[in-house]
Amino acid sequence: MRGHLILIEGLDRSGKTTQTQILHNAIPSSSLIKFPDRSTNIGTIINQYLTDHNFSLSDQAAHLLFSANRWELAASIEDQLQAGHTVIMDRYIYSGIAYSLAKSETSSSPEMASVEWLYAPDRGLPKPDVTIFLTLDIAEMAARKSWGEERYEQTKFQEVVKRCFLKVLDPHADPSVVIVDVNKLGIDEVASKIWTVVEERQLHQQTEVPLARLS
Ligand code: T5A
Repeated sequence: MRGHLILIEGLDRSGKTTQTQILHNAIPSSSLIKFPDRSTNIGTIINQYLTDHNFSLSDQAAHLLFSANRWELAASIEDQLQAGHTVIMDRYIYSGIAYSLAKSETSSSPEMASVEWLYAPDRGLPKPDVTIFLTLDIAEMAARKSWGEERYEQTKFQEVVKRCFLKVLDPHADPSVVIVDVNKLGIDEVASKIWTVVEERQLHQQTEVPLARLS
């Protein structure tokens, strides 16, 4: 028996931190992991990249660092799942693909336009049992607290990121994907929508189904 791997993805300020914390409080002995994990060696570089506009990295290097950051925690995620704990994640590979793919509209690097290239470094990582994508209008997002401080928090770019997320997260192609529209919903209303998904799929309980990998 193992625990389930629950992923909450979404645009900047869509409420992922708030909602993963609520879920963590609701599921006993669950653990919470946020990507990027800015506390590791690689995460320190990522943090500088996101917060210091004078710190430059090639698009390819930035993409690979976000993936390396996930690999830094992969063994620990797997250990926790195998020990029977539910693991709740705030962002993961789909953020990696969507933000890099969005750069292809302004970047001359052909790699940024190739989903295959962007996906490749994450192959082999644990696959979430569910991916809940929180989507909202860009205007509502930009009105939220502290908007605009980090590198990617620009309304035009976020429009493109939203399109890219919806390109890679298709509930018809992958039934583990759930899209939750959080426009005009308060924190408790969003939490209740997420909890409905968790209960319906029994994600707060352990399972005998072997852990899948991103392939
Ligand atoms: N990135 C990330 C990549 O490019 N590649 C990758 O592989 C990965 C993993 C940082 C950046 O890194 C990029 C994407 C990002 O641009 P981050 O640290 O997750 O990633 O940054 P944010 O998404 O900006 O994280 P935030 O913590 O700022 O936003 P959250 O978690 O979505 O939102 P949250 O919960 O902190 O809420 C933001 C505000 O809104 C309020 C909250 O109280 C808070 O003030 N709020 C609501 N207000 C009204 N109604 C609701 N329903 C609300 N829910 C929350």
